[in-house]
Amino acid sequence: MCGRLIPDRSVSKAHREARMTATLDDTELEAGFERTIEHHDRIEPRDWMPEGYRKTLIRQIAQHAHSEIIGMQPEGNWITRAPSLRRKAILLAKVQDEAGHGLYLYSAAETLGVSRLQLTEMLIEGKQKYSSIFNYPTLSYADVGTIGWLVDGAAICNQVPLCRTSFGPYGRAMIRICKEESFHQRQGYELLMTMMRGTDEQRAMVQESVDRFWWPALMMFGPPDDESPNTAQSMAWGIKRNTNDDLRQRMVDMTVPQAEALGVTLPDPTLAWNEERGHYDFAEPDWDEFLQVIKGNGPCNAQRLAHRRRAHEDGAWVREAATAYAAKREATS
Ligand code: FAQ
Repeated sequence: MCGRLIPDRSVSKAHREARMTATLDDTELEAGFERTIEHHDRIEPRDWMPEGYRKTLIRQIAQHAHSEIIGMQPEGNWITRAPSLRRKAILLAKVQDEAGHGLYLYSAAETLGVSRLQLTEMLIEGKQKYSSIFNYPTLSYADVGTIGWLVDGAAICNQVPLCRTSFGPYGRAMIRICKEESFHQRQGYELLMTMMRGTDEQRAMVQESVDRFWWPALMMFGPPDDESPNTAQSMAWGIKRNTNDDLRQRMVDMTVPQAEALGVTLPDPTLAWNEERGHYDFAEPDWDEFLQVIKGNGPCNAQRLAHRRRAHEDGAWVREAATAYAAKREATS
């Protein structure tokens, strides 16, 4: 069974013994943990942490890592059909960056006592999630630009605050990831801007693509706060620094002026600046659609998972060869 987590070997022996011997020690350890959180300091892998904190981090970091890896598929679909050598080189580099992000995040999760292989198996068995956005198809090359602009844009809004998350390895991974995501967003915007300066047909392609991706991009931030079971505890632990609705608002406020500069319309007739709130008002995404997508019933869920499962199976010989090589080296050293 692959869902079982491997034993926690990251905590020192003395720490483990202390945890086993007396309840008083547990109370002290917990108080130390709470103090660290209160002071906005980092929790590191060898520090004591409540089991719920560890589990929540594994869930969130794994889901994030899986999103980066599955997220390679919709854009990877266009690598062989890029319209020029320049666009192909840019797209290849971007998709490769996403693979790197996945690896940083799996490494951060491994410091919590779970292996990348276990997490991958949980993903392909449907026991862990990945972002809803990657269950939508990419139907034209404009989608490469829209993903960069809106999907990486949403990722940046969500992930910049995560650079200050309370778990050290996750926060440090996010710093590097955010730097790269900013380039991704700019390349998407630049691609769309180039198309908007092109023919009527190209402008129509951009508009059609933005119409399809706007609502799914807003869903990336998760359910509304009053329907988000994890937000309150994750905020109290400093894992999340903002609520889902706060980040969604930030995304809308950031994107509306960019859409105006680009010359596209966002598909929400209720979008309007609210002087009193100092924010844009906008409509609710279709939360029934969101629930269907995260339950596995989105347009591409089956295809994305089947592709990931196939890649994992095709890579079995590489993992076996690497394991055999490592064992041989150990035996001869
Ligand atoms: N999709 O209680 P909450 C990227 C689930 S990376 C699927 O609010 P939480 C880069 C949630 O897991 C994009 N499931 O949950 C890129 C929970 O179910 P569970 C990924 C979702 O964790 C760009 C349930 O709903 N980014 O795009 C989604 O407090 C271009 C209740 O929700 C991250 O993962 C969703 N959208 O808040 C790559 C960032 N939303 O697990 C390639 C880190 C919610 O209990 C190309 N993650 N759910 O069964 C987070 O910040 C949080 O996990 C949230 C959700 C905000 C996503």
